[in-house]
Amino acid sequence: MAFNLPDLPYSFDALEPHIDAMTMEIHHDRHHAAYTNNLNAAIAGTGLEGQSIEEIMKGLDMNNMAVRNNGGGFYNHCLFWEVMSPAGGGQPGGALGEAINSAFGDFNTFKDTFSKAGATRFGSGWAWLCVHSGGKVDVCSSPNQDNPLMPGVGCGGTPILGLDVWEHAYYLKYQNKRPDYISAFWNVINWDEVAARYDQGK
Ligand code: MN3
Repeated sequence: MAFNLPDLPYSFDALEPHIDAMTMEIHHDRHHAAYTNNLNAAIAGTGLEGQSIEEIMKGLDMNNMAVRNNGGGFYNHCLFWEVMSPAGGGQPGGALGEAINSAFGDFNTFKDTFSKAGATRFGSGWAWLCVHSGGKVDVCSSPNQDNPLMPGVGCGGTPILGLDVWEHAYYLKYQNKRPDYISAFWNVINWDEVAARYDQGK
């Protein structure tokens, strides 16, 4: 069974003005498509075929660069599209809101910590909010297409919010101003989706 590129859950221009339509189209139709195709090629005929993407990530041989880069790219972008929405923004309530307050003191401290994780990631990578069994959350970042499901990467746990800080995610609109892109991201976060992932992962 091959992996399929998922459709975006909204139109290319749905996240305007925070993330522009051309960036979304290229990011999904070319970058994510390439990771998907290259992942399928990398696992074809191997024992990884038939495993879920989560199983592949958790059991990954970190020396298998084709699966590490393209499997990571496939998984990370699937999560990324889902945790954004044109109706996004605001703050989470409920159990996730309480877990964030418990870990960081308040939402704004969490926001600063997550933003800094993305802003200070040198080169290409991701910022993550992860949940651990028991419900504790923490923030980390990872290089390239690595993610915290992979052995020894970042804070471990299950990613429930991810921010792509590769230049391909923002350069057309923001050029070198990665912090402006990160600020804009807070307007499109789909907290209902992140909360659902929190409840499932805790
Ligand atoms: Mn990307």
